[in-house]
Order: sequence, then structure tokens, then C-alpha cells
Amino acid sequence: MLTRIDHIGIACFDLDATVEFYRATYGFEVHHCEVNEEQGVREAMLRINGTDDGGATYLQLLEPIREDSAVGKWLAKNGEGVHHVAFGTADVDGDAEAIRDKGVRVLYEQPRRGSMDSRITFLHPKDCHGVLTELVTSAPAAEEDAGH
Ligand code: MC0
Repeated sequence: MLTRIDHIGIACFDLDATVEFYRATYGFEVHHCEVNEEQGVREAMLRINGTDDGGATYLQLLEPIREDSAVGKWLAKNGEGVHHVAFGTADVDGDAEAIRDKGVRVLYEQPRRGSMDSRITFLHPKDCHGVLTELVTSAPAAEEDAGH
């Protein structure tokens, strides 16, 4: 069951400048930063709020580390902006399978590693009314941290 907005992914050309915009304009601070080699991004997670399922909602700022990555290709075509929406679930495997059974293309056979050791998969934007959609199960430690 999808129980929250886990994050909104925002593609940017310059991660440090974009982080500074969100800090100076809204007061949002960086909760976590990492490079995800497999996904081809450097990313910053800005924690916006906790949620009633014990998780949290983030803005995820994404800078490509390779031009041929998903975010690099998307930026070249569209410029900066909202890249994807991610829903949180306690069971990414079960939810992905149930959604696949409804005829929506799930991009990975098995969930892969996402931010903060979460497990993630994606739904094809062409099957989701133009929205690249991600499903996320947080790592247990991340849920505990977010609850504090
Ligand atoms: C592509 N399209 C999108 C889109 N990306 N539509 C809406 N939102 C997006 N973000 C559209 C294109 O405009 C195009 O439409 C069609 O989909 C095919 O796109 P393409 O440019 O030819 O690119 P493909 O087909 O090679 O790849 C698209 C696909 C890919 C969605 C399969 O980007 C992908 O595998 N994404 C999942 C992984 C990902 O995005 N990783 C980065 C975030 P037209 O009409 O022109 O044909 S990593 C992340 O978020 C992690 C770290 C985390 O959360 O923890």
C-alpha cells in the first residue's frame, strides 16, 4: 500500500547552487547527500516533514554525473524542473507486482538501491499520464531517524 509522498525528484544542473536556493528561500536543510553511481546522479535529500506512517517526505535534488544518465538526458531535453514523483510503501516488491499486473510497465525486475539504502523501482512515465513514478521502501534505520 502506498502511504505517503516519499519525495519529489527535481533535476538541476548545479546541485550546490540549487541546495543553496532551497536553504536561502525556504529554510530547508540537507538531511543527506550521496552519489548513486548506478543511477548516475549526485543527490541531496531535503527533509520536509515526517508522516503518520513513521516515514518522511523529502525534496530530492538531482545533478547528473553522466550525460547519458536518465537525469542527464532529461535535463538536456527539458531543462531543470520536476523529474519524478516517488510514493512510499512498506512493500515495494508487492506493490510493484500488483501494479505490473494492472498493465503498467515496471522498469526493474527487482527493486534496486536508492537514496539512503532504500529499495526503489520506477513506473514508465508513458503508462502514468506523463509522470515518471517511483516506488520506495525506506531502509529501517532511515524510518527510525525520520521519526525523530
Ligand atoms: C523520459 N520521459 C519522461 C521522463 N523521462 N517523461 C516524464 N518524466 C520523465 N522523467 C519521456 C520522454 O520525454 C520520452 O517521451 C519517453 O519518456 C522516452 O524517453 P527517452 O528520453 O527516450 O529516454 P529513455 O526511454 O531512454 O528513458 C526513459 C526512462 C528512464 C523513463 C525509461 O529515464 C528511466 O529508466 N528512468 C528511471 C531511472 C531514473 O530516472 N533515475 C534517476 C533518478 P517522448 O514523447 O519524447 O517519446 S535516481 C533516483 O531517483 C534515486 C537515486 C532515488 O530516488 O533514490
